[in-house]
Amino acid sequence: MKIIKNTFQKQVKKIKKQLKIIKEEHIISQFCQNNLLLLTFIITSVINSTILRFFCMNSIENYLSIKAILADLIVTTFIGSFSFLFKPKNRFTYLLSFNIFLTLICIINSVYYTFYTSFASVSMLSLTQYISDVGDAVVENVIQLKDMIYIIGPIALIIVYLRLKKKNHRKIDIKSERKRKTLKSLGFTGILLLIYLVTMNSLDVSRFMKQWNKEYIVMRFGIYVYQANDVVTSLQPKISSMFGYDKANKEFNDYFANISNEPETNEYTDLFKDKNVIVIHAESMMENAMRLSFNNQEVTPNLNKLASEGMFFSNFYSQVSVGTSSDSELTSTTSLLPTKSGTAFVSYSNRTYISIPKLLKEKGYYTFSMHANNADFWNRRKMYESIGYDRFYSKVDYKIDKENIIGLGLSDKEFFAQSVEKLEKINKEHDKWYGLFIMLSNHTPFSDVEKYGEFPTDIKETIVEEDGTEKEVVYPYMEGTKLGNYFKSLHYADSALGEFIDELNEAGLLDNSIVVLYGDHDARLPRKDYNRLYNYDKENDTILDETHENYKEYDSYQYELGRKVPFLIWTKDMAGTKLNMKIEDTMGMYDVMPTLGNMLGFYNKYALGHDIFNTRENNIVVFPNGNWVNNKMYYNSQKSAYLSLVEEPITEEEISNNTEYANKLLDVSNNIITFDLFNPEKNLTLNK
Ligand code: GP9
Ligand code: MN
Repeated sequence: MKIIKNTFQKQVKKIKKQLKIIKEEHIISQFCQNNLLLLTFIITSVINSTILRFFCMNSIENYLSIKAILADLIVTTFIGSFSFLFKPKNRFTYLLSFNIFLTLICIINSVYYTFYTSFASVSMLSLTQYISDVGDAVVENVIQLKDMIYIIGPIALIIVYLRLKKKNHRKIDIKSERKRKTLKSLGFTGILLLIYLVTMNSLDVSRFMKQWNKEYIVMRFGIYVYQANDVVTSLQPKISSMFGYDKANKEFNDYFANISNEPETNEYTDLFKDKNVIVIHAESMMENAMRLSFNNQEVTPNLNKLASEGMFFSNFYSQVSVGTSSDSELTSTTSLLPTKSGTAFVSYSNRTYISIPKLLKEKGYYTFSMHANNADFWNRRKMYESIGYDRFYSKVDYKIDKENIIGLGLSDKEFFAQSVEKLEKINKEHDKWYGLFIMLSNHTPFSDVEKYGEFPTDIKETIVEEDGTEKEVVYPYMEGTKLGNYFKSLHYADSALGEFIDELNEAGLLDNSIVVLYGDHDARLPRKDYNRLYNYDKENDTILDETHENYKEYDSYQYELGRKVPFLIWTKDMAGTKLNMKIEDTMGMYDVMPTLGNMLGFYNKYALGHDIFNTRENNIVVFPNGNWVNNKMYYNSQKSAYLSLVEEPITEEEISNNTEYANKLLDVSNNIITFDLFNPEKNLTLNK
């Protein structure tokens, strides 16, 4: 004990002595003086990045984000470290060049943000051909004084250099000292990087990899890391499409050689020919919620009503990958699957697509998408040009007041109300139209609870006491859980849906239209919350023990199968007719295009999904991770395990055949997108 105490005291003494030396010998101020140029470079570059965030993001935690400042420091000290490798006369040139380069990044992003409320991407360079047309307007309207503030950085660096030169400041020119300084400085960068890495959470990592939530990346990683990451992500599709074209093209031809050039007809062919189409992209809407009620109130009464009056597909799966909402848009409008790396909307927006809007446009339709969020979210602005919409009504087309905001943006009720006004105008101007309406309020984390309206997810019971008096008992049940909040949020979204249908009806917009609704993907809720939902022990406010006779197993298979989303086709006069039915065959998002196409009178030979009315019980849904499901089984390809959904035995042969088919489909889809095989210039065998 005594020894430890002594060593500790010795250490403290040593540190005190060193601190004294630092103080007496003015080591810090000496360090600053000796490295004034480098420090100016670092400080001005960090300040520039902070100013940029200040102009672009209005909350203090965004622009004064410690993480972003730390990331900027790491980048600039890293660059600065190498300045020591240069001889003093060249050191200034090195630092100034980089300072100008970083300043340019700030200026470009500052201008770009004013114009697009988003940060710049090198993938946008292909749009430079349009710049000359709008050049003057940009100079007049977009470049503002604030965008020039960043040049203070290089100016400061020049001033410091000139002053140092005048004083004939001490110059290090011993090679070994230069090397030592470089290594020291790199070591310091390493320590900063280590600190940064330990503070990173999984959300930071996943958003960094996907790169589409630009605001988030700039807020957490600073503008310099964002831009470097952007270059890498933009190059990725180019690199992956450089090799293997011939093989991809051959696989493409082999696959489609057996597919008919003419559509297969059935009793639903041309059923809705020339009708207007209202497609509702229902954010995070899940099928299992349709069967739930709390205190005798259904979670989704309006959705349930539409399902009970229309054509309802009760075993419908979304097939999204990391691109979530955007992947479901891709798959429903093109019948292709999400790409293996990156996301089609972000990394492959410049490819050629065969889409519902394009095929309907050939039939004289006006096509559009309405979504009250930032147009660059998921890179929609750019990708929509490739999908072929005539018009994208985004955030700038909506009136958004503070009190109308729920979660990510404009509330669904307000979004629908304003959309109906726009639709009335469209309806007057166009003969027939196809519109996608993307909902937003029911989006994770479902925490805007006070805005969703009353929907208790507890259990209320009235008990009669011995003396005959009645007493209400409340059990918390799903209150306070994420799943409980999801039901409240979903109940709000459902009520917005009900209002939308009423408003459309009042405006006479349902008379000649069909309504199509799909849940875009599941809500990614914790499995333990489902366990509570199905196994609640109200007496003890806990979850039933697994050994309890009423315990309902909710294992990983139940969870996977429970991720089903609703899909329905509805018209105002369908109830009670032979079209009013429930289709229970397994179906996926990629079957939307062929199924609707048959009813609306268009055919896409290159669809990967099928018209469910042709395939029925033989249909199969392939997920981007290689798992698949059909009426008989759910197959988990990662675990090579399956869950049988029928009594009859399952053969090895059908498992291997289906798995092979799933892999083929994923390859063909990925090749079509990465190698741009729908582009007639790239694929000369197309349409032969
Ligand atoms: C964003 C919205 C949500 O505009 O569509 O996207 P998500 O996070 O669900 O992919
Ligand atoms: Mn979504």
